[in-house]
Amino acid sequence: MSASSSAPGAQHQRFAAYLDSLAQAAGHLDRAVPLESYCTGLLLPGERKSVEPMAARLAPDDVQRRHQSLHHFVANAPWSDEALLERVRHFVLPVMKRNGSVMAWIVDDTGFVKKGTHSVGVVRQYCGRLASVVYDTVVLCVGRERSVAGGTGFIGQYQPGVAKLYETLADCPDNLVLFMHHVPYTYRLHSGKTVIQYLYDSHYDGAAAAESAVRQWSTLKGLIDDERYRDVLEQLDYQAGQAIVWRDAVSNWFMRASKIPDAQGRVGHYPNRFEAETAKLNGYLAKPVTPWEGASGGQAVECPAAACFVNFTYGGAAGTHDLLVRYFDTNAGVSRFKVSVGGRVVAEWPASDQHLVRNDKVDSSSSSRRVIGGVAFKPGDEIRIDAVPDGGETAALDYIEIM
Ligand SMILES: [Ca+2]
Repeated sequence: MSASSSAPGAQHQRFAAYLDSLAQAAGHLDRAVPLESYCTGLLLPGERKSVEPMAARLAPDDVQRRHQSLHHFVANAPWSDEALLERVRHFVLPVMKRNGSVMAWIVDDTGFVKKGTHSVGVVRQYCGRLASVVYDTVVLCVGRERSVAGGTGFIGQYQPGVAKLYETLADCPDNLVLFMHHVPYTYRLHSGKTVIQYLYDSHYDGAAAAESAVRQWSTLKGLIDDERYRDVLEQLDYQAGQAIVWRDAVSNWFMRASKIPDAQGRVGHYPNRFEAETAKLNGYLAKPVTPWEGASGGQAVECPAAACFVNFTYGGAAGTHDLLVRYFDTNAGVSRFKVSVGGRVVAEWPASDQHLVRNDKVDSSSSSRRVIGGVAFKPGDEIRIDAVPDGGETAALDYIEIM
């Protein structure tokens, strides 16, 4: 855990103290030995970390018994997770926070290269730090290998019939593949789709379903009381808007991670979308959003002054369209927006969406949208958004979309 204590003696002492502390939290004294064996087995050299190969390394002369002891210990898990995690936190948090509070913590679980081709679909795999070594044959992967044969051994804890089903990719149900196995993004599911295409399609299908709920509810107008109609409509509309934010964030993140484009050409291509950061900015400043997938194009514009505006020029043919404005509604204030097209004001509103998660940051959680229905456009029309920030809220804008 610490690069400064590299002498083997010091390391052994720290490890022994760590195990003692865990053993106390594990309860019964008879759990101390298998706990120590299990933790030692995980840390010893050797590529396979399931219990059988670990038992062979720990007790080469008594593999069978050690295997049973380890398996019994892990399968029954006779400890309190809370108590053990509390001990782990006690050791780990001071090290994590040594250089200040933690904003993000990256866990690289791609450290073990799975060898062989025994599981269907397993080919030579990408593996974090090894990527540069085997660069010519890099296959980017996703999911966690939990098989007994070549993973963490987690699957071995299920009843034998169920474990057998999950152990091999050929039998593992599609909806559990990424939980049970580490597979290339190009791995083809039983559905016939590749993993990466499934990730894209399911997020587009989800956003479309959320949008269709808004349309279905709208057919009830006048058939139920207005207050109930409006309240549910607002909530469904919020869900539909957020589904698009998450669709875009997740699918763009996976496109960057997998380096594989969407076969349907949707991810990263939004032909009717115009980013605020590419508009003519008057007072507004373009700023990167963290994490980058929280805003379209990874950027928003924020107003550091008393008032700002942006201009876009409409370049399409004359016609009537809905105009969508994607902005950020934080809880740090109530900014005001006014939209004009060709000199006519078409909408004005305060950024005070009650449905948003309470958040004072410009990111996906504060992302909100306003759809202005039936706007008449002529070629060359100026689309202007005026904004007045309020309190700590910067009247941030992400993009507009002409639908
Ligand atoms: Ca943007």
